[in-house]
Amino acid sequence: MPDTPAESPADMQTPDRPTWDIFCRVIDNYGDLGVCLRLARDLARRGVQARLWSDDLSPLAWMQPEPVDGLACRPWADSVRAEPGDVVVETFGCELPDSFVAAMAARSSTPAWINLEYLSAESYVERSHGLTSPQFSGPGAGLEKRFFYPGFNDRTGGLLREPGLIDAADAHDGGAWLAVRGWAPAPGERVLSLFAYPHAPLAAFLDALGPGWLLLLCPGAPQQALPPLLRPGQRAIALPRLSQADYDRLLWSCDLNLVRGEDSFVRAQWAGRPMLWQIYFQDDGAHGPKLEAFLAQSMAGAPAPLRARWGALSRAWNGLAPWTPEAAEALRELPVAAAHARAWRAGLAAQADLTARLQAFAGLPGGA
Ligand code: TRH
Repeated sequence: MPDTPAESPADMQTPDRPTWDIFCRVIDNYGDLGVCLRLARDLARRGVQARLWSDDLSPLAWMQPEPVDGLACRPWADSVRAEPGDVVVETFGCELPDSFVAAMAARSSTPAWINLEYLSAESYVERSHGLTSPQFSGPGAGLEKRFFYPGFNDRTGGLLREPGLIDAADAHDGGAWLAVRGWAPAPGERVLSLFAYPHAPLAAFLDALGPGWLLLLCPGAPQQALPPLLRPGQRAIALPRLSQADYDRLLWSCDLNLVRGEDSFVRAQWAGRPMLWQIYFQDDGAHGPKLEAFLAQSMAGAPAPLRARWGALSRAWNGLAPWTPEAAEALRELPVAAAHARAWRAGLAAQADLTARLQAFAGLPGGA
């Protein structure tokens, strides 16, 4: 994917297809690039010419090994020679190159300049979504930057959800998919996927989980740290890095998904299965209220015992509360959690998706 052919149609601007430039800096891990890739790919599949500019394209070799028609992935530094497209998306406050901003200001029809922010269920998102920032000085003087906040309701920018996603998840034969790869559970075993940061409380989780589980470990520190901690009746398999498409299929195949960051967290919600989120840790403690805001929204319609237990489990998994019997109880009532996960997903899926909202926000055809 980093070697998307230079002659890719996405490099050439044509009047009938709007061109979008999406800029991404990789801070750490894979989430920022993962989100940008999903957005760029979704736009390309909806007929947009999408260019993804990033300072690290190397993870695309496994996230998206096949080329995507209409999508070009380019090194950040090459943007100095590019003519800006119709829409420019600055993701997660990554600060566009001055030369590119100057070229935006010089363009005969001004591009829409959109700052795509991180996902949160906190109330500031609804207040901040759509705010503008006129540029009075610098290379972009005269331009206006607008802020787009993803979120979980109609007063926000929504969630990335490409057309057909829910149907594909529901039609997926998880048992067969796992079996072909040698990752199938034994009869009577349940299966979970685990994608976690190095500080995850693995030993306490395994105690709470109990026997009868196959754990599919995604790449990361837990692949080494977890196997020696396994309790009787638990086994683990270390997985290779999967493409984003196959990672989705993994989520659709499991009884429980442990996810992290932003993108895997969203994808697990689209899987419609019980999901335990390890939030990205922030030194200032901002992750605590962010987790609570998500729990409050996502569990609002859940039966009270599930709400209490899943909340206890989520706080314990994130080191925000001790492990209690209540937290372990949550893992004993997965059918109830699964029913709620499907109901939560149905509510989200009834809303317009992020790409459609972003297209409308940019003022271009195809939006919701
Ligand atoms: O990797 P993450 O922790 O990402 C981020 C970053 O840390 C970022 O700086 C921070 O701001 C953000 O979290 C909140 O987790 P995330 O967001 O789930 O991204 C992982 C990506 O990797 C996602 O797009 C799914 C993809 N992936 C695969 O494609 N194959 C795999 O096998 C796995 C495990 C993940």
